[in-house]
This record gives sequence, C-alpha cells and structure tokens, in this order.
Amino acid sequence: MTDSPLPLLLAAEVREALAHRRPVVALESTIISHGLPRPRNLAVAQELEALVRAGGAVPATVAVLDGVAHVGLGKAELERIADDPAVRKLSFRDLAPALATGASGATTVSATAFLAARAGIRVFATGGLGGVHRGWATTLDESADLPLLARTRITVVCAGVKSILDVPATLERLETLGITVLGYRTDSFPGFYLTSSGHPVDWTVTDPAEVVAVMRQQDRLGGLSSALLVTNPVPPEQQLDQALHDRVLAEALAAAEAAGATGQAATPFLLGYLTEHTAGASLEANLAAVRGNVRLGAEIATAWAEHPA
Ligand code: PSU
Ligand code: MN
Repeated sequence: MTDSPLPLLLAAEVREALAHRRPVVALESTIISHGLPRPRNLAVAQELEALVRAGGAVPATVAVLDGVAHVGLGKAELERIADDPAVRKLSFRDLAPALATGASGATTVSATAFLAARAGIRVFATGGLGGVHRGWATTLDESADLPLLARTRITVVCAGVKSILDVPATLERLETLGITVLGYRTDSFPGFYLTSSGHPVDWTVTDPAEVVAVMRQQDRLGGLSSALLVTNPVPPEQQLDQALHDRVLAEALAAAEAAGATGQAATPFLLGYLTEHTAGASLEANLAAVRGNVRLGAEIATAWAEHPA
C-alpha cells in the first residue's frame, strides 16, 4: 500500500455515513478476539453490529488486517477476527509496527479510540475499560486505555472499568488525567459485571441530549482533546451476584499470579477465569452490559448527528 494521508480503510457504508453526518458507532475488536469465548464471540460481534443498526446508526468495528487499519468490517473480516487464533491484541502503541509488518490484530479500547477518532467518528461503545490493576504498586500495570483517552476526543459508552481492576485507583487516575466521567441515570460509578462499583460519580445525565450538550461544551472549550466517558450500568436484574463475583475474582487473581499471567495476557486470563468459574454467569452479565452500551451508543450518535454543526 502506498502511504496515504490517512492510514485507514473505511468501509464504504461508514465513509458514506460520515460524509452525510449520519450516526456511526465505533466498536472494538479485542473484546471479540480476546474477551469472549469461541464460538459465541462471533455471534456476539454480529449481534452488537445489529443492535447499532437497530438504533439507526452504522456500526464501525475496528481492527488491523494484514497491515491495514480497517474502520468497519465486512462479514468475512469479522469472522476472521473471531476465529483466527493468530489475531493479536493491539493497543495504541502496537499500531505502527502492525502496519509496518503486515500483521493482523484486534484493537483494544486505546487503539480503537485512536483509529475511530482519526476516521472522524465521535461515539464508541464497549464493555468495560482497562485501568489500574490490583497490585499496581509492584507491577505498575495500568492499561494504555487511560492515557490514550486523556488525549483523544471521543465519547466512550462503557459500563465503567473492569471490576478485575483496582477501581478506586482507576477513578483517581481518571481524575488526574482530566478525563470527564458521566453517570448515565446513576450517581454511582458502574461496576462492569455489577450495577454499582460502590464508588460515586460526580456528574449524572439522564438522556442522550444531555450527553451531546456536554460533548458540545468540550468542543467549545477547545484546547486539550480528552475523551468523555458515559458510564452506563448493567441493569440490576442482569448483574452478576455480588458474593459470587467477589469469591471467584479472588480465586482468579490468585490463579493469574500463579500462572504468571502479566502484561497483555493479564486481562484475557482474568476474564476467561471468571467466565469458566461462574458457569458463564459473568459472561452473561458482561454481554448484558455491552448490549446496553451499544444501544445507548447508537442513541448518542443519533443525537450527535442531529445537533446543528
Ligand atoms: N472489556 C471487555 N472485554 C475485553 C476488554 C474490555 O468487556 O476484552 C478489553 C478491551 O479491549 C480493553 C482491554 O481495552 O481489554 C484492556 O486490556 P489491558 O488491561 O491489557 O490494557
Ligand atoms: Mn496491562
């Protein structure tokens, strides 16, 4: 490929929608390749795209295939992300070497947010963000999601941060990094698998128009390009049982340490352990959270597309 001004391949549908200011929702692919078990992952990836469409927006799943950054995937491309075990996990810093070497990989929140923003997409929906891991004081393991979101103008709809993390430490980091956090119809920061993390959130919004009003003021203020987190809790009736969550998470953390699962492997190990040892209950809560976020993402993208430029 010759070097073009934008190193992105936009799906025709995504390009059209952006050109006409129609709503688009970016979706990440690491949740498909590394966050969910096969073969359910492909069905989920397709379902999430269908939910975006049902909400009147165009889905743009992001991934790198054979050294090309794609924004919006075709059917076979989505299947490849879900099925091919050679697909790597790519965070923001991996993008340049992946493009240079012709590698294929799924994009994490950091890489997806970056590529989506470069493509001109303003709304991105996912499950739970990465953050500060427990034991940070010895491992220094903090997801690249946080610093990237501190310098990228995109609205991310999520169920908070993954509860496998040190949630209060992550909230402190979000504050330090200047990343605005809104609670969607809640004054409590969501707990990913759980409706509430038990920690408060400073700002509450109750509908997509209020989110768009905040986005407009971010742009009006100008200056630094930080993200906006719209944290949307999993419905209480679909959350994981708190006692089961706490018990299995403690086991998972011990197992990760025993297995030496560090670096990029830490998060997939912990999520996989929870799915396996809750007999799939954590997976259902995870999926319920993601579905809700994707639906809300389509609503926000629609409200954003309608606001006067
Ligand atoms: N949320 C999920 N499942 C996932 C992830 C988030 O429900 O698999 C992924 C996202 O891609 C996120 C990544 O960016 O985990 C964070 O990984 P790490 O902790 O290695 O930065
Ligand atoms: Mn990490």
